[in-house]
Amino acid sequence: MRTATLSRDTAETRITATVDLDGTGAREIATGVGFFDHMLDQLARHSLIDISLTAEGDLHIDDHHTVEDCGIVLGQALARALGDKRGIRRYGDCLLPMDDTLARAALDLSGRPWLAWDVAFPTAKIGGFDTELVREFFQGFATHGGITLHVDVLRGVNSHHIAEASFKAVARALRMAVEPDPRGADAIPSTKGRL
Ligand SMILES: [Mn+2]
Repeated sequence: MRTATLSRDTAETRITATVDLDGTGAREIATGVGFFDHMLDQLARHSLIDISLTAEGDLHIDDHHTVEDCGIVLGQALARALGDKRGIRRYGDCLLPMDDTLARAALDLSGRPWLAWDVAFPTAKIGGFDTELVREFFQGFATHGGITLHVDVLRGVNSHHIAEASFKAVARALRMAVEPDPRGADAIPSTKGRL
């Protein structure tokens, strides 16, 4: 079973997350940050990874710690659920249009964390949500998931679409990368013999 449950308690946030890589995109997400819940819904729905996540963060300060720490916990859960990565495709990519916005994600479940991020938001806020936190989420996710992740938004004028297209593009790329590769002969997809 490619599942994992992780909890993380700090003075800033208390988070529990469960992922099932072989799910259907089912999700039960409650972070206390409405827009962020909407983004994590997209992540689950379009990766077909079931995600159950609850977060109690210091939202009286702002959303920063909650968003960043959810990225950390989801990255850790993904890495644990992947195990030794035997038989997976490893690489995934997606070019995702959403109305005015065109987002591109390419990723490698390499074990080597990297975030290349070229996403410009025309506004600092989406409702009450700070757009700069989208990057914070993916930084935590890539670092703790051991993911080499490149996200570029090639065009876009609406901040809500830019954020959402980024999440959907990453989700679709993730779906591809975690999938079993039927020609991969249940091997670890690296000449090094490990990932
Ligand atoms: Mn939306």
